[in-house]
Amino acid sequence: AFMGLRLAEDLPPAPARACTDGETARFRRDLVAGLGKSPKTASPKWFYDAEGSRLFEEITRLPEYYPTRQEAALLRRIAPAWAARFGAGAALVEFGSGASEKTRIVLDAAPDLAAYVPIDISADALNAAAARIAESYPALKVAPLVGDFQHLAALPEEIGGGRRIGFFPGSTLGNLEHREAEAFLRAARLQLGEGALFILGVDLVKSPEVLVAAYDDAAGVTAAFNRNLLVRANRELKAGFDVDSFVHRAVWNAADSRMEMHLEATRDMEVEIDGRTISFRKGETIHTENSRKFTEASVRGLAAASGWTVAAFETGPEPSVALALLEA
Ligand code: AVJ
Repeated sequence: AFMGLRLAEDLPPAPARACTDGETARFRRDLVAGLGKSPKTASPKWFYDAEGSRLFEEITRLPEYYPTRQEAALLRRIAPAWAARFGAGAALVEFGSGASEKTRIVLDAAPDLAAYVPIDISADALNAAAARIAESYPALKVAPLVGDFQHLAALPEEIGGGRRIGFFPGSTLGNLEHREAEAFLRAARLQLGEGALFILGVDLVKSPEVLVAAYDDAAGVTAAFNRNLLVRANRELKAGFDVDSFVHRAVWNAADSRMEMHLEATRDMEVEIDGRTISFRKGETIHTENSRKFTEASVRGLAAASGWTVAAFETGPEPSVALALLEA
């Protein structure tokens, strides 16, 4: 049963249940602020307009991009054992749910789940995915929340009082800085409440060759995904990026244990955005994404620092990703 997409307009004045206050306005504010920094940055959350969401789905099917495939296989293997701990009447709350494809693996393993709350910043992708899940699982209450999962809202009341199961696959946690990741996990623990479980998917440190190929594929889909940020800024913000004068760069930063994506200017230029002029030197980059890579020790450290206990930690075959089951 589809409970309808919750938008900011539907919300009671306080406390806020969702977190969208005009996506375009926030995109403008955030991008202008990031381009004013040195070095220039942009948040990866702005990748996911309709075209960006489509390109990301295409990335997940690339031969070089192993994380989605490896995680789905691992999840299929361990979901039955982990789902046995949910209990009847539990609610699955997914942070950054996108197309909700991996969700099906959990839902199939946990037929007693009462409710599903997908949270995503892309309203279009969220609405479509929630409708598809509601159609496939008619007994499930599907109550989507549109917004930034970092600004957690109160959960919809109709999901009932059963145990809450956080679901955060895809190594999306890797997009956050260490401090942000810790703050997010602590907030999620409070939001999910007493007795909560949390299924966390992370990508693991591995050889730089494998990592760089995954973020710089031969077909150029990741390059298109990265540059789509500029296409989106031109369309939604009337920015003046000459998209062809920026190239995709994917680099392994060993010191910070992360893959980085950049857009590198191929010439000196000036770009108009929101009445401002931003200057680029040839070779200067906009740092558009961090994708942090973890170890079992770094996941355990993060869980402990944010108040969770690690109940299980499973690693798949190479190229390896891991799933952790956290307990409140
Ligand atoms: C969806 C954030 C997990 O970091 O691997 C894919 C996004 N960026 N290719 C990742 C992404 C470039 C992806 N996450």
